[in-house]
Amino acid sequence: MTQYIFPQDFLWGAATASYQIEGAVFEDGRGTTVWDVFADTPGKVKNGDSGEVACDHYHRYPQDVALMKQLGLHAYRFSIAWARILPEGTGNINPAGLDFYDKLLDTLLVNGIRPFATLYHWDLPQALEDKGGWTNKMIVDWFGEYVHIVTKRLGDRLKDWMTLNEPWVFTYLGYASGDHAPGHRDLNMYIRASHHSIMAHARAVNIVHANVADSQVGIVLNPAWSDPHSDTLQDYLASQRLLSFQNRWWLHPLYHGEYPADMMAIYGDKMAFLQADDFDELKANPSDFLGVNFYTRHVVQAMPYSDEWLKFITVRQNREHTEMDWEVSPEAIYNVLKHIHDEYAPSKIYITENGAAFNDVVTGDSVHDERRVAFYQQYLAHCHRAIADGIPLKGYFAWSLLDNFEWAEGYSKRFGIIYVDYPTQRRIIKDSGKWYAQTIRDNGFVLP
Ligand code: IFM
Repeated sequence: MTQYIFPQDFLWGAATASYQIEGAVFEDGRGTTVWDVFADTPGKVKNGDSGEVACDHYHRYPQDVALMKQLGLHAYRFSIAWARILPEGTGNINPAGLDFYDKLLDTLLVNGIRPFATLYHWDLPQALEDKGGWTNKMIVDWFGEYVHIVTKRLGDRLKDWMTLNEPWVFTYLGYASGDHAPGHRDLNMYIRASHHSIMAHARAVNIVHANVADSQVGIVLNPAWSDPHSDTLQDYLASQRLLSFQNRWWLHPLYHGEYPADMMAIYGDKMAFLQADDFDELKANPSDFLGVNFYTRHVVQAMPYSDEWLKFITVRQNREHTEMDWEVSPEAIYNVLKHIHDEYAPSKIYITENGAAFNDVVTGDSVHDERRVAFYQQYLAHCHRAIADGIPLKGYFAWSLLDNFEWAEGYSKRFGIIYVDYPTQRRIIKDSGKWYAQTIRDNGFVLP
């Protein structure tokens, strides 16, 4: 038997995001977002699903917070919908939107749950997308206006802030591959959008620190882990290219104030828009922590003569995969943490998302999701190993508290530790949720 006992102050939490759980998209003055429009466009989201009702958390948050308390969560990571606060993205403030997060916050605090708020988890007000969205440099000011309003209202009670969730995803999938809202397919748009997202992060850090006493603020990235397909130099270099494209592109400016040289060489002329002072605010406003969302790894094979612009392909391995067709690769969470620690040494890291989609079956009042339990056990064992090796991992947030709207996959993928029966909105704590609650109580677990 091996015991995995975590440090005494280790933070155990669960995470969600506004568009994925709230529903109530037409209520109380909320503005339209890019995801409302994308989901409304035929063929973009599986089964024509949308976040219109989702988990109806907007109305059921007291019940959901009670479930969090039942699980014994120390912390809850949620996101704030920009379009509830500023329906047009800037300008007129919608008091009902602020009231909702105010009530949610107070309910969490009364129940002894520490709130972690993400300021942006992909639901951009459509009015801003109409002006170019993340490709328009003005987004830095627009985001700043929104962050100022939210932090002024909630900052007396909310101390832990996350600026952006997975900027790689919302800029690459949103502007280059087109798989996510707003659905553009243009590499140049992506590069600009990604650059502006880093600048917007810096602006937000600046504002949070100015407006919120004793605040802690960081960004949430989704760094990849890649292993070379073979031990050839080409495959090794290809695997490093993926790390530069998805990880160092964000981490290098955050910790060194400039883009990595290898990606600058790949993008070449496409970077001509860069201004000399673009990173001044970033350099002047370091983050307090780094959030890491992590699920799977990629095995990468070099393809020097292919059309693939990064000149590699990923090779599917004969190992267990989740419903997302993501390989279960627990050792990769250790590898990615070590890579970040060795190259950038953030002073504090949280795993801000980790979890798995499986095909859950309800049996009476139970969901026996033993594969998800095994997933959590294995990934957490490698988090424990990272801590033992001196990596400053301070907390872990399961993704997700509830089954929810999984973006382009609609409701077809269930990531929750709590099952949601969408027609009735009944919640059932899955076996993984019960296991997680026990792990929190024991501050660890034992494996044979
Ligand atoms: O559901 C998403 C979440 O919104 C961002 N990180 C990955 C999750 C699973 O795909």
